[in-house]
Amino acid sequence: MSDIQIYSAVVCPYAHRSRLVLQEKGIDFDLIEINLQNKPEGFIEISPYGKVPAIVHGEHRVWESAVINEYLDEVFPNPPLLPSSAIAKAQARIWIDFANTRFVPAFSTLLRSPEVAQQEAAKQELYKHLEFIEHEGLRKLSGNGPYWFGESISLVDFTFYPWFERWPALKHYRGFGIPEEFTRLRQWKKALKQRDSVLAIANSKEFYIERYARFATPVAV
Ligand SMILES: N[C@@H](CCC(=O)N[C@@H](CS)C(=O)NCC(=O)O)C(=O)O
Repeated sequence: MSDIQIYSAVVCPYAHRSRLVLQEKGIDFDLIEINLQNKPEGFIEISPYGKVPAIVHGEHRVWESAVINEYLDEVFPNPPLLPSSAIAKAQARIWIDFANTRFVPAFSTLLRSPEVAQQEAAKQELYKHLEFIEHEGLRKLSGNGPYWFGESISLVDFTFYPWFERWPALKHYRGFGIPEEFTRLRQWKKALKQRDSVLAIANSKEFYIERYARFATPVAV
């Protein structure tokens, strides 16, 4: 048995975040795939919110992807995935919070909402968030480097990337691709996509289109 057990679901972008961190750091782990439609008995003992991801490390349990990722970064410090200065760390946490509280909800509403009016509002919201990432994030923080904070990959990159790997589903079901004008964002996505840790656990666009059909297609009653 490995040091770390991660309870995950292949379709889950939050679990994807933590799996990317494990891959990047070369941590040995056991992957336990949870069927979220039929959770195994006792899962709640591991993950009190009943969600993935959750990890077990020896006698400890940690849940919530953003917390898991910081935990892994502290316990397995190489390579470090948070910048070292206090201000850059604060900026990283601001972007992780932005992902959780603004970007992801807009993405989910656009994908899941059966109402055209709601979809249109979510598209506008998501566009605004992409614009903010392009100008306030990548153009200000990454300099000439490929990643959020320049030359070194960080938790911020891994926090956002899973939604960008799933973007083809958004394009397929809602006709919303990543707009051409966000050139820095498109370069960032391309750089992440080529990273070994990302490639090691990547899924195809067809996979997401198929797996997200039940969220994106209204069910007839
Ligand atoms: N805030 C949590 C969100 C995790 C989450 O929503 N996971 C979903 C799958 S993507 C889940 O486990 N859902 C099962 C449920 O809510 O019953 C995190 O960042 O880890």
